[in-house]
Amino acid sequence: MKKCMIAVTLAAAVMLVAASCAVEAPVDELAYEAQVDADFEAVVATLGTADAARAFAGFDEKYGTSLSVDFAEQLSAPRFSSGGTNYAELLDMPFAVDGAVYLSGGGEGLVSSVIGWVAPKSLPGGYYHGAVLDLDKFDPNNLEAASLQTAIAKGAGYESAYDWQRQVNACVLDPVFTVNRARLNSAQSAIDYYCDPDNTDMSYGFFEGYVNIFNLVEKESNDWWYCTKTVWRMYDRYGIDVDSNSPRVDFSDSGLYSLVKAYYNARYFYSSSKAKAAMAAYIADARDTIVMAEEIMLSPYLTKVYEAIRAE
Ligand SMILES: [Ca+2]
Ligand SMILES: [Ca+2]
Repeated sequence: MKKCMIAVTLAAAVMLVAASCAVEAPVDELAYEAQVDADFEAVVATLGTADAARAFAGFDEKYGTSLSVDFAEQLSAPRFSSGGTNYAELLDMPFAVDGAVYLSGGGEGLVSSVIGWVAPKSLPGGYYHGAVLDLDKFDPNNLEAASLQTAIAKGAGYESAYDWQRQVNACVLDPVFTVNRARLNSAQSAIDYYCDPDNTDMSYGFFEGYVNIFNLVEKESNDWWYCTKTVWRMYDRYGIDVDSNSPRVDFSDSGLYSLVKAYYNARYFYSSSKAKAAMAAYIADARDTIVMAEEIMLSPYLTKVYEAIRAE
């Protein structure tokens, strides 16, 4: 009996050694990691340019990743676009509550292709775009008036009621609390400073640098803006944090996750547990740092009063 156990233990030990020898860590880990970092940085920098397809395929070949497949749609997509959709206008969309939050998804043609794939889309509507209504700027006789604070190609900026009626999927969220009018107007004016078309001293982005995934934009930044951050900033100024960080928002359901996964799998090819731990740490930090449409939708301070879902 004892002999048998020793034999089993020995066999297990041999298997363990064999398994750990199967893929060895690079001799010079730091040099290898620096190489992966440089290659990865060069590859993501091409996203949305003519060089992307070749660069992504090159990374896949070198590191055994599947970026070309994961980003097939994004590889040739322009970085910024302003295309419309063929859907009928949402004429029943309400524009009635100061501070109401508007979320949309399901369509192409929003400011940046990056927001489309960074945003997790785990809930119906696939929402990734957002804006907040300043009712004092809304004009029922001129639906094209700049009345919603959001982000545009220059950074913070305005959209109109008409822009929102033309979204494919959209919902409207009203505050569930009694809004202090003066405080809300003051918060909206503070954000007007950045939305002002003449204020161009900022950029659009989730990352400082186009797709530098290691420089996530802080919500408090005045230099980098994305649409849902503009909504967050207005309410932060008011005194409410609309970033729910809800665990119901599944960040593994986003293009950002695909990029992060490819990077860490390449960097730690010799240890899947090390790669998984690094990915989990990155996503936890991203969840905290950025504010996505679905996180706002699940905010306990807001409630859905309107929704139109017309496409997957
Ligand atoms: Ca107002
Ligand atoms: Ca968040």
